[in-house]
Amino acid sequence: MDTLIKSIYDNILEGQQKVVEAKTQEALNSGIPPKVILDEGMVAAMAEVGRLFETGEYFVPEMMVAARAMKAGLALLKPQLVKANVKSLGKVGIGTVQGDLHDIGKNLVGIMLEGAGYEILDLGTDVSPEKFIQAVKTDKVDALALSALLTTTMPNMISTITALEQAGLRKQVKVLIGGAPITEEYARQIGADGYAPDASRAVTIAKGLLAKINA
Ligand code: B1M
Repeated sequence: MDTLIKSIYDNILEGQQKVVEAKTQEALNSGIPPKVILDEGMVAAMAEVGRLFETGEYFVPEMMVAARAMKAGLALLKPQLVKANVKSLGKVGIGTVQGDLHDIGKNLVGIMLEGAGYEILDLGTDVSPEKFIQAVKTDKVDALALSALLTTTMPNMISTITALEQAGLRKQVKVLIGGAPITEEYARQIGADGYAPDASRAVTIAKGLLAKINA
């Protein structure tokens, strides 16, 4: 592993936000592709944080400082990952479902979709079905991207889809879902239109589902 990437990885694990920022900038300046910094430095570090949490070596405070450090580094990568597209390919409302505060994956999906030319309406975390409905009614989004990181909040994806059906809005919006515990099978079961295991595949899926509005 490149020493700068290794340093980003190690300093995310240690929650050293300032060092992560400095090393990310150094890595960008030295020409390391943003995608490599993201995947090998940042995403890999968060996977290790998760493993350490599972084995009882890390607790919530360590997860929080690691997440803050990654978010600071990600903010520096964002302009490089997002390339301005003049014509919007469609509008996507994105949010982490009710009860769930994890937002790094959701932010990454938003950045990649924005980079691919979609207009993003970021609804934040802990998003209620009513707030998703409001995005369809008022903001006229073409698709909703729902993120969930907890097995306990996955059912809130179903609540959101049910609420869309009850409001008579289900047919006018595509629903994409994702997040670490989500599977293709789950997406099928709950009647979502698409599932993506990661941010780049979220772009591929969105392009497929929203192709008609750009035809
Ligand atoms: Co939490 N947490 N956490 N956490 N946390 C997990 C998810 C966990 C797996 C850790 C573990 O046990 N190994 C575990 C869940 C277990 C389970 O449900 N089975 C867990 C737990 C238990 C908890 C708490 C309950 C802990 C507690 O309080 N006792 C608590 C819950 C709080 C709440 O939400 N109500 C909690 C809290 C937190 C922090 C606040 C400390 C922090 C989040 C900070 C933040 O996001 N601002 C945190 C973190 C950092 C994690 C881990 C370590 C890392 C998550 C992350 O950012 N990954 C995580 C362990 C892990 O995932 N390995 C863990 C990096 C990110 C780039 O990946 O989010 O998977 P990810 O996103 C990917 C894909 O999933 C996909 O694309 C993304 C990019 O490629 N994707 C989508 C995501 N959303 C998508 C939407 C789409 C498409 C693709 O739409 C179309």
